[in-house]
Amino acid sequence: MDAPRVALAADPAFRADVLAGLAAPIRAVPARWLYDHRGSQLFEEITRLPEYYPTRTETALLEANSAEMAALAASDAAIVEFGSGSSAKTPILLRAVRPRAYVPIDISGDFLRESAESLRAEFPDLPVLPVEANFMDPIALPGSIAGLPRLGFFPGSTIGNMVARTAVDLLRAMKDTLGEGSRLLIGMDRIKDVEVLRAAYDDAAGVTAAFNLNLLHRINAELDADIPVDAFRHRAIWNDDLSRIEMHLEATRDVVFSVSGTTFAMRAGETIHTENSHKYGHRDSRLLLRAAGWGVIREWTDPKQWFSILLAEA
Ligand code: AVI
Repeated sequence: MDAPRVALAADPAFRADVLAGLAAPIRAVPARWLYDHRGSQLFEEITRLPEYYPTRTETALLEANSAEMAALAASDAAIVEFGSGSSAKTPILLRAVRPRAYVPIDISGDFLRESAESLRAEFPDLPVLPVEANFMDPIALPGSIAGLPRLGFFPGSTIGNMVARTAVDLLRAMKDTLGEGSRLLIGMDRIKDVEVLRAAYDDAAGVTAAFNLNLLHRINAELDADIPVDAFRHRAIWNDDLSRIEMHLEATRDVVFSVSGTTFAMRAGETIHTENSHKYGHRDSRLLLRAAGWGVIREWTDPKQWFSILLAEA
């Protein structure tokens, strides 16, 4: 049985997104709300699942090619990571490139401080300069890296969780943050056999289902809601037209519930759309990067071509 949840002070943005999303003709809640403390723990578990190939494929690609990546990066580069760098991937790159400074950018100050501490312990000679900010916006980098060539790092295929327009906005913001002439190392998930994709997002152990359903538990705990969670099931659907896996929460019977005093009714079979995970073909990734002012200069992929790391130049 799950531990009882302690009532938390509601984030007004969470409440606004949930109320608007549940009232919309196509019900949807933005994916960022999947990542509360429990959701982040479940995502960590997902990355270790046998069916979830992205994390281990990208890590292996980094391990196998980090020397070549380092050779293509300027020897006095500063690495700027979009995300807190709490994964195993960052040390692989830092060991190979030996940058002059490492700047992790993250919206969560707590995550940032924790991962900065552990990287300082592992790389005592490396200046670690965390910046607490939303990397969807252009960011002023620390003055101490002025003049150093910049290598951006955006692993994890997180770009895939954005629709093309948002992804291009982010890539443009990254270009503005890093500056003309800088480089970007980015992980992107490839289009592949639909059964492989479906299994990765609907694993046999039910961890991804728990990750998705956790959103409903979170709404109940934080937004004074009474959603009958047992009346919902996790669905992972391949949308071929839009080249993406979609996560949905499907009502298995007619339900009526309230959230912060507003009543909602859903018919059996209706869904709440909770996440997109876009997959890219060889040309798609180049087109996306090009649309934001980045030219691809090198791509590394695994033998099955399931995942790519691309090096692009602004
Ligand atoms: C964080 N992001 C890259 C994951 C993905 O694969 O799109 C999130 C995820 N959702 C379900 N499983 C993993």
